[in-house]
Amino acid sequence: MSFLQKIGLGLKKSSDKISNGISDIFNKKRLDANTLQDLEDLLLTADFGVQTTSYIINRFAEQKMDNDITDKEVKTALSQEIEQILLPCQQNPDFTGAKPFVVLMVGVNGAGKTTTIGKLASKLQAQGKQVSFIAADTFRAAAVEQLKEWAKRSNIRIYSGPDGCDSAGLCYDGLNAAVKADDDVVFIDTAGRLQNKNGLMDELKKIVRVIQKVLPDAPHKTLLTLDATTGQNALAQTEAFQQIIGVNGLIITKLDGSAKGGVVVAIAKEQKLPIYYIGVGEKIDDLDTFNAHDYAQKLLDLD
Ligand SMILES: Nc1nc2c(ncn2[C@@H]2O[C@H](COP(=O)(O)OP(=O)(O)O)[C@@H](O)[C@H]2O)c(=O)[nH]1
Ligand SMILES: [Mg+2]
Repeated sequence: MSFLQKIGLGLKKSSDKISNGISDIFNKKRLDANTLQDLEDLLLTADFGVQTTSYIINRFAEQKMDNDITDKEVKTALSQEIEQILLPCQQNPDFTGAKPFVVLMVGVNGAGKTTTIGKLASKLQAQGKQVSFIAADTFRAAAVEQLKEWAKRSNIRIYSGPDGCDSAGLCYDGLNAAVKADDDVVFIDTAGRLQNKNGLMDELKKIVRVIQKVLPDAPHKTLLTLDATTGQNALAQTEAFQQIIGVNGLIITKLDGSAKGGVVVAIAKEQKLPIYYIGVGEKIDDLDTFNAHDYAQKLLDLD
């Protein structure tokens, strides 16, 4: 199956909801204040968020579209609006320009950080890059084990310490090891206890301070992983991590898990951060770069 087909399958719950919803609304009905209101409600339930939904609805209202518009035409027009919103977020993820290129992976527990690191590392490896991991989520033994599994699967070197060890110290040693080994890319997996915001902030800041002792311009990218099934909460998480540490780009996972594919549009409109990758499943190849056109088409179930 191509990744495009996977996106389609992953987004099926979302696209069924939106596409069937539009067909119901515009079935033999005209584009008027009532149907626009129904469309607004539909977008809200699909997690487009208040701000992005009203932007889209206003654009529809402004365009004075043909009253006898068909559902197919509404879908096409909507997908074009969505594509325009998403386009600035479609940016090529580049892991070059520093060696080792240090990627700090942040996000709340369960967002998909460790899984995404595993998937991404195998992609970079396939491009001929030498990758290593630093298991800096030291609070849960299971978290380290999980990263070890991914490392084993792709034959990637992993730097880890005993349970509960100091994550910053581990990063210092791990990064020195990566420099020595001449690695191309190093992924640092972190803990994501957002419920203790000050604790998390201190820990991440300490990690950054310490890795800058090894490489003054690191981390070269701080990537935030967001779980799409959390819907509008993903927006709040982005704001929180922007405050805590600063974020260069996003990875949105679990788009296969819920009917909340609209949240990507809300994130794009409100956060203006690159969306480097999307995840549509748990397997190693269920991650790919973000394409605005493809995403908009699949979200509306168009080809
Ligand atoms: N369906 C689905 N599950 C995913 C995806 N990405 C991660 N997961 C699952 O989400 C759970 C939490 O992922 P994990 O990488 O441990 O999150 P972390 O706590 O942020 O490191 C695991 O069971 C993963 O297999 C995805 O794109 N789709
Ligand atoms: Mg993890």
